[in-house]
Amino acid sequence: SNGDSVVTLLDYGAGNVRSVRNAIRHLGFDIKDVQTAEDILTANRLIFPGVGAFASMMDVLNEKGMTEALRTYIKEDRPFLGICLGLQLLFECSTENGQVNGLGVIPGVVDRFDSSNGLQVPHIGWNALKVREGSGILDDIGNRHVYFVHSYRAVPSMDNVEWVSSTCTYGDDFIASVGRGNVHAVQFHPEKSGDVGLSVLRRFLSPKSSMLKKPAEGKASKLAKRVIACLDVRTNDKGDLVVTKGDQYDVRENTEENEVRNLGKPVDLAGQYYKDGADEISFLNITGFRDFPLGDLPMLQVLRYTSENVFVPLTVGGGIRDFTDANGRYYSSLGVAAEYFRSGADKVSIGSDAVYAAEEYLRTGVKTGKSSLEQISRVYGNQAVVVSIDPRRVYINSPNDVEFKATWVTNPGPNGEEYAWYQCTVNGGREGRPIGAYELAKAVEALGAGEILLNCIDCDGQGKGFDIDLIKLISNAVSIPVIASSGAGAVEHFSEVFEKTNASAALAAGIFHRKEVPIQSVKEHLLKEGFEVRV
Ligand code: 1PR
Repeated sequence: SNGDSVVTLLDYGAGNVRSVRNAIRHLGFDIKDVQTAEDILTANRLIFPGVGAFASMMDVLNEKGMTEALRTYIKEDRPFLGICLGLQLLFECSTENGQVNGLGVIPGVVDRFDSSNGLQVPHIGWNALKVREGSGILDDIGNRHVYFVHSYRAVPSMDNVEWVSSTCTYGDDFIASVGRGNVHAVQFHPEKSGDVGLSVLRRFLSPKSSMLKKPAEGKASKLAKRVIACLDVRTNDKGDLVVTKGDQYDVRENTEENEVRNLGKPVDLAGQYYKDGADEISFLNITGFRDFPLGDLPMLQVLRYTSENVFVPLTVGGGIRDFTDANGRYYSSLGVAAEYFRSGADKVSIGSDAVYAAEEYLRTGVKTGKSSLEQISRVYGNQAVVVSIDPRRVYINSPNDVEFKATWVTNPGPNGEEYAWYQCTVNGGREGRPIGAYELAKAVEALGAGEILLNCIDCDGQGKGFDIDLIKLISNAVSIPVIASSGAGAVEHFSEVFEKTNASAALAAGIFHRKEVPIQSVKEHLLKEGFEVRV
């Protein structure tokens, strides 16, 4: 093989490295997969995107005899790029699964972020770096943000100072990248960091073209507020998969034909929103509760095509649950999720099934480990599992009127009610359940959700702003990130939700689809209002 255009990739099969592959190909390189330890020793340049849990990664590497090969390869200062766990691997040990040894190339211990002061863990999102002199592949990165998703990190010390090429601040300073000679590793995900990430990869792959400029001095910042574009997807009456948008969850047009509102093609729109600066893209298969998603091959195609050109995190939801088809064949929710991850999703979002799991957990007080939420979170990590809540506002006169957590409402109800509780629904808002959004949020956090997508049926598609009372209630109740959703109609609604609540991200659909407000304007407005955003 022609060494110049070939990259050797160490994929030990523990998760989705599809986006790393896509990014490498996008930059014009071919991929050779490591099969044996020998392939490591003969590589011209090696990329190791670590995924999964630290202990299982080390087990696989040890079993395959790859630990020694990696140590030798790195000791000989051959071109290496580790990503995420591929950085953590270089340290002495990690405490993720008890104390497990790494390669021990760099002094230091990989430890969990300290969440005792209310820090949200995992660290998910876009953050800027403090870049040190001579940082090689980070050349020119300046103050631009890169995408992180992790709960463990190594910290800079006198012992590893000569390795550290950049740090990032989240709670404390932690190591965002290391580099020495030809050996590099990054804690963030270049394959999910848009153009900035692609140029980090490009500099590693074509060192000749890099290091022409002096490294810009980046100064670390706060975690950026994310702006997410959401595509509600379903099959229309003609059988085409279309992006649709509801009015309080009703997606049918007010015409005689009553057809499904069609706002465009999912892959095209996702590509457009990526170019426009969306920090993340969500696909919700809104009829997933009815149609089994693995029967819904077009959705997998949508993910495959989208992930070829879109280098920010992708979430997919709808229909994630255990399922037995008409022929009696059983599919596990874990199998459904695995298929989504393989097709390019970074996170899956669970709606109805998480409501049932939370109800059972609250009824019994027992974590069975069997719900789709618990299983997927255990195998892929809680950062890979979003729970989507679809609540409806129920006005009441006094918080004592219901057994569920109620909140005082800024705008009283039709009969002057001053309080409301938020009733969870399943099946796309069609059925109300005996559980509130507050109870659900706390329960799913305990069951392993890494993030909450907080919709509100009353506000959906209304363009009158987010439900601040609801979002405040939920984002103060949990320590995982909350994505505010439903009701965005103007740039001011985004600054309002970040100012008045603890939401980490804001999601919108209609205003982007109808081209009323470009994503760029939202970012510019937030910046002007003093919020940290990725531009
Ligand atoms: O229950 O696991 O199968 O998941 C179903 C998923 O599909 C859930 O995440 C649920 O929120 C979503 N869903 C189901 N029915 C609808 C519908 O609209 N008929 N869409 C639906 C949810 C709400 C938001 C929307 C925001 C922003 N859409 O995602 O994008 O409200 O809209 P806006 O900015 O235009 O106001 P399961």
